[in-house]
Amino acid sequence: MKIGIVGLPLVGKTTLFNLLTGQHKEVSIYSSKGTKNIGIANVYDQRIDYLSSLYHPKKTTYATIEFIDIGGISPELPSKEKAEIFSLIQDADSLLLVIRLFEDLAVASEKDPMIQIENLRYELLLRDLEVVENRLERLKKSKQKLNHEELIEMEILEKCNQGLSDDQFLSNLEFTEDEMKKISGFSFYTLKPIIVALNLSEEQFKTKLYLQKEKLDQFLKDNNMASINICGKIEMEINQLEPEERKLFLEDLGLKETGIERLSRVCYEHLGLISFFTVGEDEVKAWTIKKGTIAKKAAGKVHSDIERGFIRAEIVKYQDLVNLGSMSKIKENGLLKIEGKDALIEDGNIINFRFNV
Ligand SMILES: Nc1nc2c(ncn2[C@@H]2O[C@H](COP(=O)(O)OP(=O)(O)OP(=O)(O)O)[C@@H](O)[C@H]2O)c(=O)[nH]1
Ligand SMILES: [Mg+2]
Repeated sequence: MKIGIVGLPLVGKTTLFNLLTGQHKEVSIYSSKGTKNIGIANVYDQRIDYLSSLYHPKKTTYATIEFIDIGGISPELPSKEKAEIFSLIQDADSLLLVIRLFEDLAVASEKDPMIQIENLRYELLLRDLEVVENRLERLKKSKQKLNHEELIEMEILEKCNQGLSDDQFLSNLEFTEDEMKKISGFSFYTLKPIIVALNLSEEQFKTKLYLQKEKLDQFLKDNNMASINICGKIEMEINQLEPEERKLFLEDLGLKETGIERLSRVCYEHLGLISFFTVGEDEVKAWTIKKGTIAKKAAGKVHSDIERGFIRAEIVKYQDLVNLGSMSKIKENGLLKIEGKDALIEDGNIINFRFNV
């Protein structure tokens, strides 16, 4: 899964990127237009730690999230430059909008969070509108007669055009499954799930008081955006400490979990994702799938051969394993279930795929 970090200049995007990925990219009060930082973060999951303690595998693999940090989107930038910056996160599965609420910044930058978020919303709409208009224009100008596929595409794009012109995110429009397939190739920004990171000062973080709080909450709700409070600068500094110290400082902020732990939880929830596990002496590993995925498709995550040659899935519930403490007890108690290709996979399933190629 890839997440693009977007925001106005100097809101703490790179700080947040560092916090999430453990990298040390430069943060400064000079806006950095040309940025493209890429980093991978482990999605910490204590269930994996438990499984690992049970199997002592050679390798333990958490799920991962890839983050892409880009330059600030300033409303004053020429449209072409903005399009270039946005293109760096075109293939992101989801967007993380960073909104600045901390105030002690040495340079002038937009303070009002509502203006920041409205600006970003507008930019996202504009990007998609440009893509739709360009494609429509090309179809309309085409010298050859449009084929059936193209006529259908045009119809869907007209619908997108209408929606976007009416100030609607494409995620607010209703599309059939077929229509969705047809437009997925455009990687529209306003179709991507959005999570908003409110970057607060220590004081704001502790008191939960800041400018425009009610309006922001309402906006996020109305626009189906998830949100997470962060205290970027301090959390980044804490992250660079030794684990023992880290815990103390986090507690002082009233936190039990690090930024990436909180963010990945919000992500999984908002994007409808769950984890299943594969276990063994070689490797204990977490896999990420969409809620509602069937066994055969889940097998395909592990390897396309396993999907193709799928015979059955042997499934154990994580909690059952914790309760009983070993796979042999699980079997004695009849808690290992043999399932066919259409079985729905649930969060925390431990799966052994049987296949034949
Ligand atoms: N006080 C405070 N300062 C912060 C916080 N987060 C970032 N900063 C400061 O704000 C400035 C900009 O931070 P960056 O992380 O570089 O912001 P950015 O959004 O990546 O900036 P551009 O990429 O240039 O648009 C730096 O001086 C940071 O130290 C925060 O939570 N509190
Ligand atoms: Mg930056």
